[in-house]
Amino acid sequence: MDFKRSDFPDGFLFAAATSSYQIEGHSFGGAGKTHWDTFAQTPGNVVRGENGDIACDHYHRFAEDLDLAAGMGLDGYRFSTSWARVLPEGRGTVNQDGLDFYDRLVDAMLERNLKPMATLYHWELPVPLADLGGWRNPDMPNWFADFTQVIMGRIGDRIYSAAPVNEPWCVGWLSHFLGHHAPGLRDIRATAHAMHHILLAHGQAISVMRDLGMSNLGAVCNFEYAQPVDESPEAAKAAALYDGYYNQFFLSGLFKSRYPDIVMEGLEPHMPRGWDQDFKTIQAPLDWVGLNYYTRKVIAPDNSPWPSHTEVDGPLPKTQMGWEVYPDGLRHFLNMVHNEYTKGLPLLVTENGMANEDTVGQPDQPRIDYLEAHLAAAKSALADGVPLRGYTFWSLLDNYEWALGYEKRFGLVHVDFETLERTPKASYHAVSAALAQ
Ligand code: GCO
Repeated sequence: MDFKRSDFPDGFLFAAATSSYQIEGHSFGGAGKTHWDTFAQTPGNVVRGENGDIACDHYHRFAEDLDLAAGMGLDGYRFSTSWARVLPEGRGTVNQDGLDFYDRLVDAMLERNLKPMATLYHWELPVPLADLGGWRNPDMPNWFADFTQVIMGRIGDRIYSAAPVNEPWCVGWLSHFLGHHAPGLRDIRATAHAMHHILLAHGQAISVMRDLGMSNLGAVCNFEYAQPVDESPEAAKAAALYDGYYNQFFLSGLFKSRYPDIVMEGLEPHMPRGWDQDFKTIQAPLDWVGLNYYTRKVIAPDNSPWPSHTEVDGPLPKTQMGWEVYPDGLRHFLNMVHNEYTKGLPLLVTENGMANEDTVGQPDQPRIDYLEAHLAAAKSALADGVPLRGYTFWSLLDNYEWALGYEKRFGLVHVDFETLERTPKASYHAVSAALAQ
């Protein structure tokens, strides 16, 4: 690696991220069913119908996994708490084993000098709440606030930083408009409701955590650079709209008390009643914003209904996901978020990494190159004056890549999903060496 820890400012935080359903093994410890379990049971949704029943069995092997994180020389560990593990019905009766698990997990991080960086919701919606309409239901923000109270009432005293929701775009658009993630809807009205309710849930959860005395609270959004397919005004407009609902919508709600006009041209007729009265709650003050960044998309106009555009194949080298490698996008978004929205608030890269067809013993050079290029982009953003305070690798372990099952390997550590054996990859060793310098 041609990056070293000492290239970054003192106190710059290096972390790795995971999420609960992707690694824990949801069949263990009395967790309730999530909408990912039922989504995976429905033919055509998930490659080979795979689910998170076992995943990496982190539920039983977390000590080994945190040893690996600490062994890499990381300062923090970004993890998420499963709503369905803590409240199997989504509301009401608490699963004590679930709370105890997160309690042990946080203590195990502290014992290893890893700062616990919590995400409350990384998509494990309890099935009983899905039955009530999931994120379409206007009561969801209240139920989410109740979950926040229960989980953070137990572990909040030891949490270094917390964000309520991972990637509201995925909860809203990917899951309700494109139908690629649970609940797999393709409905504009469901999308508008989910996109708004998820922000309202975020705001209410922030207030609950402040009332508990917690600090260092933020929001984590994902970003994809929208590249117009050609120089026509139609392509520019198509890319601007993609950028609008993907990269601007949630930040605009969080920081500007409005949603972008270009997006409301399509969504406004479908918004939940009274939506424009909710920004006071949504705008609960934040201490930082996290950016998850992987790729860009090439966007072309087409004749389908709004948003009337499509993704086309791009010319850049691609990862195992088929995603183009485009590090300039990371620098672009760090600058954009700072200049347009957060204006001085600390920023973190909360996810960045790539999937590669890794096998044990074969060096994952493409990942080393990818990480090097994106860390260089992060350094450029620092030089541009962006108050970037940390960088997080996605992911510590190979894991359940949602609708793509276990085939796409994002880990710095290889996991054999037959034996569950962990083997650090060449990128793990390269990062360890870089962080020691
Ligand atoms: C994300 C997700 C991860 C994915 C990763 C790669 O936050 O997008 O946190 O769950 O595994 O992004 O697709």
